[in-house]
Amino acid sequence: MWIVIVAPVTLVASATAADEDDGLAFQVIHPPRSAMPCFNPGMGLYVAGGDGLNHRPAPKDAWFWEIADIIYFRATWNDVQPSPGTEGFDAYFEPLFDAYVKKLGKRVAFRVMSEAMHSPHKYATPKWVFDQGVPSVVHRGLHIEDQLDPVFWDDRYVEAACRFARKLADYLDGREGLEWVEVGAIGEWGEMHLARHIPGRWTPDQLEVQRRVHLRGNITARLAVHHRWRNEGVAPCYDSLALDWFVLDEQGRELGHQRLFPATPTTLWKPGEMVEETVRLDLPGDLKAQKLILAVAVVDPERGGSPWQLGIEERDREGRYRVATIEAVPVAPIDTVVHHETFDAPDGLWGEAQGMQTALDPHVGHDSPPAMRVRGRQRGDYNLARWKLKSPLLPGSRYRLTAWLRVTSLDGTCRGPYLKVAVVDGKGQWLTNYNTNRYDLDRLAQWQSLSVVFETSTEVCAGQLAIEKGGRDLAIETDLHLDDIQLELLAAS
Ligand SMILES: [Ca+2]
Repeated sequence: MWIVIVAPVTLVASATAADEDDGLAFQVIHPPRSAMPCFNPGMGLYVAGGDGLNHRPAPKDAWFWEIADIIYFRATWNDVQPSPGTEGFDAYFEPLFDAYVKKLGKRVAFRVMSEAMHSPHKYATPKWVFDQGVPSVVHRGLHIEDQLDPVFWDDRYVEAACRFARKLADYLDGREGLEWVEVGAIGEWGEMHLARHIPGRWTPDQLEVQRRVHLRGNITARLAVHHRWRNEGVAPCYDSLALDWFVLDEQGRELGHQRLFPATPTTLWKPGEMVEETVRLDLPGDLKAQKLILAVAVVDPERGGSPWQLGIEERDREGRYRVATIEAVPVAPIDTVVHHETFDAPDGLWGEAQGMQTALDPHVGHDSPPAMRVRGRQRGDYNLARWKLKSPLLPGSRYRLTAWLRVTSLDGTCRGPYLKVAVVDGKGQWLTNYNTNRYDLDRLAQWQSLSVVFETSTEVCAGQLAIEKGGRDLAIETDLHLDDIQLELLAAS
């Protein structure tokens, strides 16, 4: 049986820059599909390998290697462990690993049987197991008159089988090229089978990619990618995988990399369902390259190994799929300090909520006086004071707000105030808030740093700062100081 697996369905990279030319410029890309099988861990067709010790390895150019890369063997317990030690393990397994994994680069899988009517031998379970006291019954074999099989439900058999399974696990666990080992110790056929090797396939339908990355020289450049994936197979993915996103130059050199653990883990990428994710890649702002290539690889970070195969074309030698081309455009440097206020020569005082007063306090300051004092009684508003930012905010960019707050008194709540950045779109519509940590009321009358790092969405155009009290209907009375506020641009689209 074979196994194909998964492919990214739709990759959407968004142009988050406020480009003077064309605003948010997207390109829509449909990665070309591949009809080739995907040989991935945990799934695929397998080829039956025959009985191990007498097996003749298939040639390198056998036709079936085009559709399957797993070879599967059924051994009897007696083949693998003819005496109580583990000396027999090497004799059975080494030639198979050598022929298929080392020489051909394929995968191998096994089931060890305790009863096998096809066996030409009297013992499928080794004779020494019965000699140690495990009870037996006599069955007819297809090729032999009498075959001695264990009483599977007897505790002595279960203990002996468990000891064998533990030794086998110690021997095989983690071996390069081992695909699976089936449970086969109960009954003729194991009576328990793995059901995971069912084809699944991930395919990207579409990729919308930013046409341009803006290189401002003095600040990290951003590329935001919205990507959609679809499992076009018939089974879920049984492994939790990561998506490695790369930006390469034309020579394939890596300029940027971001590993994404999907918010919806791949174990929940069910057949027929679409999964949407976003990733943001940081690039040096002074890149010399003019043409950038976006590539993605699906990897198992815990187990390592080659990246998974996807149902699309353009896989490179490192297992990355090249899915889009992006133009890198140098533009003018940008001021990274969006807002800076020490209240030495303030632009103005913050707007007051009803019941509150703001004033310069010449005697108090964080780094140095003055600071802004905010005091009064408030109910019916979310905040105590607010400041509309005079500089615009860039979409798809990363910012950090820091400010220092000193609360002298606060009545009406046991939770400290905090700062927020409220962001709006080009029409002034509110989009969302980014909140700092709260002031710690156990350390009243001390200057405390409040901060938040946030990523703006593709619609963000402007913003407002505010001191929040934590609820509109909360009735509070307070006296506090605010000083040394800074809003910095850390990475720009
Ligand atoms: Ca100050």
